[in-house]
Amino acid sequence: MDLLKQLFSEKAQAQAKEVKELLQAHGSMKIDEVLLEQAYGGMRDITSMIWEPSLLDAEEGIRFRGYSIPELREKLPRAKNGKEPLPEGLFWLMLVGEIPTPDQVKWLTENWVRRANVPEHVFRAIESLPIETHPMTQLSVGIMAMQNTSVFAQRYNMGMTRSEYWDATYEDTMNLVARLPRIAAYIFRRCYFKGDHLLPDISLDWGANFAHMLGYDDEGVKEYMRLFLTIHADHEGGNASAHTTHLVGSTLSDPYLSLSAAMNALAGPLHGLANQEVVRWIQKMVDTLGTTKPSREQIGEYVKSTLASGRVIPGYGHAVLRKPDPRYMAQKQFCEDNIPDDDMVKVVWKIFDVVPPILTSLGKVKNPWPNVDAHSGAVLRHYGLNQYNFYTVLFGVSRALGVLAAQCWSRALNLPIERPKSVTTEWVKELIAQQQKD
Ligand code: HAX
Repeated sequence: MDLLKQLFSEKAQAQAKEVKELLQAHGSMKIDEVLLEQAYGGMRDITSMIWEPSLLDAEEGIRFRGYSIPELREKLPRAKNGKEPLPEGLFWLMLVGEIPTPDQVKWLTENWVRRANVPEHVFRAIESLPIETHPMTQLSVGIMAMQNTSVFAQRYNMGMTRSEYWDATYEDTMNLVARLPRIAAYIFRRCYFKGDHLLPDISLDWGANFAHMLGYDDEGVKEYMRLFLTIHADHEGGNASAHTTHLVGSTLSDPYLSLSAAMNALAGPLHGLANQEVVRWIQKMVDTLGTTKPSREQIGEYVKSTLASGRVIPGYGHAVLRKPDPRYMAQKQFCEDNIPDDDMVKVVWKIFDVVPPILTSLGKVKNPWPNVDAHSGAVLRHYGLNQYNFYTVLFGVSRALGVLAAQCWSRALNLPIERPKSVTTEWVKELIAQQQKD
């Protein structure tokens, strides 16, 4: 058994025992109550699922196993001469709850290199799609096409016992994470570089090799990629891509089926697609205004015209957060340190000055602050990655780390099939009538 799997096995067994005891002693403890407006309102804030790798606080933002993003940037192992955390380290932390040593991270990088071979038929499946197919659809198809290699599905068919589910899920998770950058880079080079594919450089870490396969060998891109892949990895369990992974996985669909479904959720404009929408929106603004250096007044007018046309301001607002997203702030700090003079980055910062008061003035927006997607596109543009239709794929590669680590835990804790109760409006009206009578 490899060393990460061994560690996970020990932690998971201990926690499964603890959870069993906890449920025996406190299973009937009330942890939340549900309002009618929450049932109609996207189940906002209802505490109703278990997700081990991370926890989101509305004011403070995300913590991964207790560590905030600034803490992770300080404590996680880095590449030689690098300043940003290696996403491999975050994966280790999310899976077993401990900050890994540099040697442990090196082991993980090398393990993923050995698992990174993508079966040829996966590329053929992607090639069968029209070239203009959105890259997120191509990613989802690529992941689905690998499902025939699922260790979980194969062992399940051979009658594996419940106690072995986590083991097979771990194997699928490690294989999937190892292969994803190759698939994503294949889609990128297929769509935008006439299929001129680049071989992996196995001397590089996971994030840097991904940047290399996309065609970017600049140290700045590699560093940003490490940061990007770290901060997008997880945002507790209720967000649409995470929850989709959990729901689909709860039927014992294997990690390939679950992750592919998650990518379809991430591809929505109110979720991960927002990162492409932000750049599209900014580009349209500078084209309309005829300047790459718009004033705050000009941006304000443009924001108001977007709202007047019934559209949302992409990159702003959040279902849980009530402060500027620390993932936005980490990217802002990266830009202040590395690329403070970029025109689009400066526009992103001016938008941060202008949008919150306008959204607040609408009187209905619960969080007027920027989220993670408000910043990433401008940084990618700076480094020459202009193909904004591809940005959500980068998000997807990162998100796999968190949602698959969580799936390992769901299997280890034997969490059951998810099945909340739904009711009809007729049922609601009858309940109201009944309560008025009582
Ligand atoms: N621009 C304009 N209106 C907005 C808004 C924005 N950025 N954010 C919220 N609102 C509106 C909502 O559309 C809603 O209007 P109605 O009552 O007329 O329907 C009202 O304000 C209340 O919404 P809310 O409670 O504040 O926000 P929700 O929890 O319903 O939605 C969203 C959260 C992220 C979907 C929302 O803020 C939004 O659409 N933002 C823009 C898209 C975006 O950036 N998405 C990425 C979010 C982060 C993420 O998941 N990344 O992957």
